[in-house]
Amino acid sequence: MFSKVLVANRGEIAIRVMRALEELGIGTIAVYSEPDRDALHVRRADEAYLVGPGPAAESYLVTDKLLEVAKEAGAEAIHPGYGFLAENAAFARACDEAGIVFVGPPADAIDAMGSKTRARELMAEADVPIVPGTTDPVETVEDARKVIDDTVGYPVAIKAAGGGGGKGFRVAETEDELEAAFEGAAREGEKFFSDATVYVERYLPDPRHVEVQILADAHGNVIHLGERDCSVQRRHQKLIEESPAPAVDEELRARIGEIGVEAAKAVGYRSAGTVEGLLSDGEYFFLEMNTRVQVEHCVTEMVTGVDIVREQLLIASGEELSLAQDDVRISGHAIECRINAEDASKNFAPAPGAIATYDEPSGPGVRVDSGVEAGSEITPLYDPMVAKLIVWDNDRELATARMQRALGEFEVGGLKTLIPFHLELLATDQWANGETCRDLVEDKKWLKALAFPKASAPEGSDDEDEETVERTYAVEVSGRKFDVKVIGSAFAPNGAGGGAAAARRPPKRSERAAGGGGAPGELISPLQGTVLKVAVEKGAAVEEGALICVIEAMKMENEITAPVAGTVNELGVSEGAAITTGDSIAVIG
Ligand code: MV4
Repeated sequence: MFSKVLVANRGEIAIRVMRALEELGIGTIAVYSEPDRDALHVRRADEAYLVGPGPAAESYLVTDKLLEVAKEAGAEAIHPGYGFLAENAAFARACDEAGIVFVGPPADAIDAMGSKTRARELMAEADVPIVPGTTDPVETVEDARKVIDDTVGYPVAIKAAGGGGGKGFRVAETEDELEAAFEGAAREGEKFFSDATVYVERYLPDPRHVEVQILADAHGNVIHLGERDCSVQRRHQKLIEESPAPAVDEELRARIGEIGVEAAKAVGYRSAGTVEGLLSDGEYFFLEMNTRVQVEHCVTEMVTGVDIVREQLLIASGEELSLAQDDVRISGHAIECRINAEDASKNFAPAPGAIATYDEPSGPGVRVDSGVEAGSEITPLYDPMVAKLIVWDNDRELATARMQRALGEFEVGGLKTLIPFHLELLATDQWANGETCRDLVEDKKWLKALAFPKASAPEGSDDEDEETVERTYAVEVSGRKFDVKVIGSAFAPNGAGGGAAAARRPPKRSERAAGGGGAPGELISPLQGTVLKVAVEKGAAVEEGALICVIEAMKMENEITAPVAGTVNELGVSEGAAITTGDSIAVIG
């Protein structure tokens, strides 16, 4: 076994990996960027090394720097966590060449699964069912039109070959939408993967996202740990995951598990990995393989009792898996809610900021994986996840009640998070019935009702844009305790408002976005990013739902559409320009 391992990541996953390392008696080495100097993962590690300034491209992603630190510190292996370099075949190769073990799959397996067309071809050869469509790239819109007419049929999904996780994914319901879908997928593929190649799949209506956890060692043992259902997602970001999947029975579990094992074997997989698929009308199709430990691995750990990160480390050191397929038992039900610093009522806009107070839930069946504490900053530089809340109970209904209880205990002060969204969603009939909840997470009205309370502005102040949060205080009246809700400035944590310590900051225009102020018919940007494309001209007549522009934000393309039919009287965007939350995109009247 290794004596020291470098953890090339930050936040909750860095801490998760360190926990496994500590239990195995392995020394922990952290790396950090300048703004992460005081982060929990840095303080927790036995040793920590600065790797560069804030932007990940200048710190957490710099291969040479990481390898230099690994050598200097005497690390025998590097665990990449998820994100950053976890699925970077060049990094895995660079580790190999430097004589440092990459805790993950062989570089060739990362490459094979990284190209979605190559992966589909390999799966088809291995008799793994894939979503009907092409395994070869489709070069032009004309070629796409032909292959759709001849074999696939509408509706279709156009996907970037270098994509995955929904990046470079477009739908064309009819031929009319094909050109825009094709171009959108190609453009996003070029932008994020330097590869404009796309392929075509039949678009399955309202499928479930069901994935299977795989473990494979260097001795030819490949097992699965059952499935997870991750159907509750928004813009391809998973929000809630659970295991077992509500729509999967014993027989289907065995079939999905076998498909996952076959898929892993077909690329010579080793380490922990996830085979993602779509479940539609009882049919299961391979979608892609994530060649890393995933955010949602915890729900599988809760129902199987297997420590997936420990297995990864054992596998990387050349040991055999600690269990065989027959030893895997699924017990009870686990649910994970991602507690992101996001405002669900504003189109899930990132809501970075400082965490004023922080109190995690606990008690029976509750697990919190996080990398923050009171005083931590959720910076726009990195992922806006504050924590993962995972619960276990005997069945889905009990686990849901336990999650609601735990969400109620979770206090993140000074920051908008998805806690209210999760509480609302888990209280719906759709969730209770085990539905995909897609109608809910795309329901603008339902989401708007989740808006964070806004205090009325203090008299004589036009500071209506001040960010507000809700806090509960205990007061005692005649010996009886009452909880009083105080709604006030997020930046005056003592509620005093105006005290010397109460930080003042200029009002944020972001508070105007989606629903706030604005002229009638004014379309306000819900996002901060770059305008990639403007689809209309000033004076144009538009239908409700017509594309106005495309904004790239958080590495995703977001289509902004007309909320009403009318004429574009004002147009405030131009291609290539930066745009901020609250900016006017257009006035449609
Ligand atoms: C699909 C699909 C329908 N048909 N592919 C791809 C990335 C993943 N985040 C969701 N993806 C989808 N791929 C075909 N051919 C529908 C989705 C999809 C989805 C699937 C299951 C549960 C929720 C979903 C939400 C959005 C899109």
